[in-house]
Amino acid sequence: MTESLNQSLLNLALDIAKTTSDLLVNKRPENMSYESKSTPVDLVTEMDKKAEEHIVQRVQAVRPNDSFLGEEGTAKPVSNPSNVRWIIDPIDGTVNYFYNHPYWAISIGIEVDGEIQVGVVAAPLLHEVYYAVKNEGAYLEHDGKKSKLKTNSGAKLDKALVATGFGYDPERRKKQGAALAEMVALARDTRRAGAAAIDLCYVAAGRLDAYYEFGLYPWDFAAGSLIVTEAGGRVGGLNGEKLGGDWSLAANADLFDVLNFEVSRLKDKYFN
Ligand code: LIP
Repeated sequence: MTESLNQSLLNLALDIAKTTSDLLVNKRPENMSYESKSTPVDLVTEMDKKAEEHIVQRVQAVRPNDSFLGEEGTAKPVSNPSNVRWIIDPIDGTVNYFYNHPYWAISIGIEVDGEIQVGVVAAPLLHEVYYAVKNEGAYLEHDGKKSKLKTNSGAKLDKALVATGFGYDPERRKKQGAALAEMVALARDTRRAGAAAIDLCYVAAGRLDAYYEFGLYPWDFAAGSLIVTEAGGRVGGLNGEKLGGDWSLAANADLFDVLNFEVSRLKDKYFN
């Protein structure tokens, strides 16, 4: 039986996540160089670029016509592109990686004909690899043990553990902080760990009930969003918008509309 395209893409992405993990953990230089991007605190390290180059080279060695959307923009346009696009964040949670804080991941989302079909999120220092194939469920491999992922259930926000994040611009952080000050009183409690891809996987694994953030890029949520929906959760923008606009929301299916209502109210109050 021929291996499905999605299965072959998953196997390739899992193998690439493994060698990229090895590079980021075992080839991290003592004096790692870095520079800033959109603001002085928006960092890109030499390892973000090396890891993205590594991923692109490994894909092109096997699938030379696939195209890329990567956070560090290393990939060159492909002359005769296939119908497959790799959406890559070589290090999601770069500030955590820079501080050697374990909460960072390699995020690989694969689109076929413009729709995400495969998602892989590898968190080497957590010894965890999350993955999903469209219509085939979501899984976690932890120290060789494989488990099927399922979100929590329950629509009560005051019993929900909610995660969020902040951008790199002080004005935006002020608004995000003001919104969080209200959310922390509405929810059971809140978490801010610094990597959207892992926050999404934690919603899929039932370690969080919900996650929301203003200002994410496609590479932050491409893989994690499929892992949430394949675990039975919902993702989207505000008020029925698709993911990819200003706001990114993810929650168990019962809680999503409640989260949307509150985040929409906070948006109107602090972001206009
Ligand atoms: C990070 C996101 C995180 C957000 C950070 C940053 P990066 O991505 O994963 O959720 O709060 O501001 O955008 O920049 O480490 O790839």
